[in-house]
Amino acid sequence: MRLPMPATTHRFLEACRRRPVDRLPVWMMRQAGRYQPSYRAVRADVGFLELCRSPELIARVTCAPIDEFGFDAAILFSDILVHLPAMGLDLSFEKGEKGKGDGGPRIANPVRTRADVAALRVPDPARDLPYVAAGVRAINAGLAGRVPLIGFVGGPFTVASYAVEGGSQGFTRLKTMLYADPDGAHALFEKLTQAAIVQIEAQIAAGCHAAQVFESWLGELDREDLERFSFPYLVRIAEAIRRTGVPSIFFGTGLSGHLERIAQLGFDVVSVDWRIPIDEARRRAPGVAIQGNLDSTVLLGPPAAGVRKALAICEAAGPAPGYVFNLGHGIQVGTPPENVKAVVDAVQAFRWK
Ligand code: 1CP
Repeated sequence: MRLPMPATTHRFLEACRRRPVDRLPVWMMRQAGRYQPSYRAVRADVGFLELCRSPELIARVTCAPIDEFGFDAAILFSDILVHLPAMGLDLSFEKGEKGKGDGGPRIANPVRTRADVAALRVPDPARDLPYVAAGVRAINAGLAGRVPLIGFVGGPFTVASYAVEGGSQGFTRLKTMLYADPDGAHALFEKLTQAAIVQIEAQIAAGCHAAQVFESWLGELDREDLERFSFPYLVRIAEAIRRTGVPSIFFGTGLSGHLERIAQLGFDVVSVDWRIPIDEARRRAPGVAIQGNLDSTVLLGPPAAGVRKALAICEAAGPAPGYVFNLGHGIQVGTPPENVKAVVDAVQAFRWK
């Protein structure tokens, strides 16, 4: 059976390729998550990793924000750390406090030595993560061609920060490793790069229409260390995605000072956070599409505040093709769903005069 697929001319994919669109496409990072009553209802009965391993539940929580808010793209429900158990790391997620933060990751046996790095296995997605590909197929069946589906992996630096620190505990141990044992750090990034490539290839083969690399914490590094310990690996991941033919999207925060350089890594789309005006970002990186820019914190305020800032960004982004509306980082827990709806509606109604 051939499943209905969104036309490759869907406005989200067209904007990623810097082609003209009828209106701006909009989606939001973490559009599926604890701010939604429907997500909290699913999570009341299942643990986070259990959810990530159920194709049926993956499809349900991925499609919910499309049904509820009308986003122009869906993003696979999974996590940048789901493959770590297959690599040999004992991963768990703490229970998120009710109404407060998301449940954060914990790794009981973090990577601290060369021997720890050597023991890491590159996962085989077909054997170790079959529920991801099955989830992608179930999502596409649920979407029935309405919007494209974005697959994703974590970038080597960001995944390494969890693997080495043992959770969301800063970056000191990982950064110390760069200076104390650069060869060991390279060996770790090499394995995480191979793991990222096989996973994103499997997601695309299963039916994802675009691929995003989450390098959320890369802004921790200075330019010398970015060039040495990150960019060569990101270039390889971008190349692997390019070979599949789907658009590639880079995501990071705190990287405005390196925008021109990041635009040269081989990604079709580069995400920006709120620390740079959108018109400046577009001017400085004319060779790629730009995604992002709205500070997710504004969505915690009155809806009119989010709408005002969102429309100012649409205006400042300008009519040149190649802009995808998004937040600068994920939707925060406690965001009123009606604020999300107000911003999506406003962006979708926006037209250049
Ligand atoms: O709609 C979506 O975007 C959902 C899919 C998704 C994605 C793309 C989830 C679900 N996680 C991610 C990526 C992810 N995971 C990133 C990169 C994006 C970002 O910077 O936000 C990171 C850093 C993680 C690691 C992780 N997993 C965290 C962050 C911890 C920290 O250091 O701040 C958390 C809280 C998780 C668990 C998680 N992943 C996803 C959800 C909805 C949750 C919360 C689980 C729950 O409480 O139900």
